[in-house]
Amino acid sequence: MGRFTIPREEYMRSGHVGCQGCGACHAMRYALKALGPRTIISIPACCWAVIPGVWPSRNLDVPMMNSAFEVTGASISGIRAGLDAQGKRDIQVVGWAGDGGTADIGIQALSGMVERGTNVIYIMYDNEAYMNTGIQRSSSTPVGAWTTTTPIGSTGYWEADEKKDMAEIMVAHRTPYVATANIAYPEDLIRKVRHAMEVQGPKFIQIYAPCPTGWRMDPGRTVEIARMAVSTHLWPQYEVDHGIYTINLKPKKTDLKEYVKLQGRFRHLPADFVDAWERRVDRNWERLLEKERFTRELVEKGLLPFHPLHGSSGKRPGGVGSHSADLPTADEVREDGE
Ligand SMILES: Cc1ncc(C[n+]2csc(CCOP(=O)(O)OP(=O)(O)O)c2C)c(N)n1
Ligand code: SF4
Ligand SMILES: [Mg+2]
Repeated sequence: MGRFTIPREEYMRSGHVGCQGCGACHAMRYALKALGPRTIISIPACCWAVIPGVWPSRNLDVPMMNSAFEVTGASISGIRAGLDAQGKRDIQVVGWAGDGGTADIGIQALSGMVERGTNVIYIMYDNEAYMNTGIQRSSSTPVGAWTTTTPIGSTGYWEADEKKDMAEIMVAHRTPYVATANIAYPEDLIRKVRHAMEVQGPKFIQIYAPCPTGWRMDPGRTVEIARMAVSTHLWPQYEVDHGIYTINLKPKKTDLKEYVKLQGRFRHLPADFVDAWERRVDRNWERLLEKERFTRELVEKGLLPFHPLHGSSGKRPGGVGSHSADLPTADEVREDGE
């Protein structure tokens, strides 16, 4: 008898209006299987603001708030504070934003949300460009990629800058839990979301989500390409739990050329560019292995796991309060001095 490793419950029904083979749709389906019905989700302007369709035929079985492009972090801070004021602490509050809404325009609201220690899960589905508005580059677009704002041609040029490393930016914020996930590894994705539900404070998960329309790829190869992103070491699957790095998959390395050739957005790249890119990918992978090793040394020295920086001021609406920090609150210090 087969054993189901993925929950059978569905909180995303059929009938969405996303494109065929949309990776972002897989991402939501799996994330909701982990989150369950006691969830409120805030979605800014992005493909996912459109994908559920319009009421009354919306395809999500959880309450959803449409927010402005730049405010996901602030909107979920407000929802959390409102629920906490009503004593409804068992409801998961989730921000669900694209790479443009996260790495570009929403980064200040996200940064503030983490600084305040808000007890929420922020999920960035990463399709590596502004897809909803017609495939413009974002700071999460990979180097070398074609987009409509990095056009190829006699007067054009491809994306010149390296992809912004959002997971590391969130680690630098001392976010209690940071993880990368991938729609081709649903068990891993579901486990990470479930773990995030247990951790107090802000959590950040970045999900690799192929976009056949924007990547100029065969919609039937979404999962295959997502797997190749991991096997090429281009998209490492890892998590950072209170500062401690764990790489969840260490596959035998495959050729970046095989990944590139399946996607029209990379069709123009000369072989020597891909070779140089691959050397960069290899160095990034080596650095990550070192971080995993080094943070284990720090555990042995008692320097990790860290206490979140936030929380010591306590009593902030929506924050996790002073119980998550190793510093006394101002009130506690005053009481001690009396
Ligand atoms: C302040 C503001 N600027 C621009 C827009 C137009 N806009 C709506 S969705 C979008 C792209 C979103 O990109 P991303 O966050 O990566 O999500 P995706 O569409 O790729 O799913 C843009 C530019 C907007 N809604 N609000
Ligand atoms: S444009 Fe891309 S991300 Fe948007 S619905 Fe279509 S496949 Fe999904
Ligand atoms: Mg995007």
